[in-house]
Amino acid sequence: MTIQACSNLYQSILNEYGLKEESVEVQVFGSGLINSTWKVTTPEREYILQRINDTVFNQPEDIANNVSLIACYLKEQHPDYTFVGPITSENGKQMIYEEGEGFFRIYPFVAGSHSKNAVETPNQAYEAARQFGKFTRLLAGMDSVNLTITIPFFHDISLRYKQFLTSIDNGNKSRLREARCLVQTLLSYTDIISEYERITRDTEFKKRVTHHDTKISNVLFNENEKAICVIDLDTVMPGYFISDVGDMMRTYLSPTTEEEKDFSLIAIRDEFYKAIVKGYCQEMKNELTPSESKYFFYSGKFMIYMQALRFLTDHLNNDIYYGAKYPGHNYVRAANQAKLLEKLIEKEVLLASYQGEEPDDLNQ
Ligand code: GN1
Ligand code: MG
Repeated sequence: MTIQACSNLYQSILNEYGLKEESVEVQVFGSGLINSTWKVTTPEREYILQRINDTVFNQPEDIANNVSLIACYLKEQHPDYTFVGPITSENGKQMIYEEGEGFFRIYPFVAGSHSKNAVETPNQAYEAARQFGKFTRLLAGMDSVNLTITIPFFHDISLRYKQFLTSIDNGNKSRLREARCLVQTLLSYTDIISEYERITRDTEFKKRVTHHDTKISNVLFNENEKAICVIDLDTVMPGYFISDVGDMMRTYLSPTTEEEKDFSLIAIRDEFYKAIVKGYCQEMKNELTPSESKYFFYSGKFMIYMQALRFLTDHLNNDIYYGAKYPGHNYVRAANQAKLLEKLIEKEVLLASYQGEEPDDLNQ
């Protein structure tokens, strides 16, 4: 798109919100892999503009409906909660459809808030875990089946495993040959799948309002480094708590991210693990059933393994889902996650022992 076409597009979207300022500055923002995000600065204030990836979210209206349901419930039951939802357009819409361009929405930039791209201290992990726990706890009275499933079978690891097997059968043959070793490694963790299947049969494992994307950049912090609330509700759906706790382990425990190519830097930071237990359990201790509590450590294995499967599946499928910024990008991400999984499992006995402790005794 030319700069002119691009700026006409922004202007036409902003017009729908009555934002007709002459000098609007638009900059690419954040590092999400699925939606596109920009920061919009007008002389008056700042906004976040997002284009929803409608290949991944093929019914964007479902996201809008879920967000409205959650907003209404929180407003009635927990009016003090800071809820950040999209701004409604002048015609009362949560999203704007632009012919040939897709669905767009705008969020306000919460004054004095900031988000983070990496977890640098145990306190940040604690604050974030507490907010994700709080989110599920505050919504515990809302029947999660009222939410529409925005991505069917999103965290169904049995399905992800089947998709992996299909990519081995039908995917790119030369990539498969080169990835043989990693493929074998990932085929060897079937116990993680069996445990998941046990969970799905356990009636004490509750389907809860689950965020499904608990990375640190989805938490807003204030100037005093206290977390205020969670954001990005696109994948809020009925789910198991292991998705939220597991994705925190996946993204907070190591000083590296899934993009790191030097695997010698991948490590599990015990203090950050304790911080996740402490923050999440402070909110959810009385909500989790005994069956669920037993699977706290398993959460990390579940999410890291599923992400490794998803990245390697995409590599074998020629990067159709995540895209690739360099050749072999999704292979590197998958191998990175496999290393992280190995590192986490090495510490299973020690880390699993923290969870029986009272949150207040877990001083990081
Ligand atoms: C995607 O777009 P982003 O970065 O928020 C993905 C998550 C993965 C993550 C891996 C809808 O999230 O499930 O964990 O990439 N979201 C979707 O970085 O597939
Ligand atoms: Mg997301």
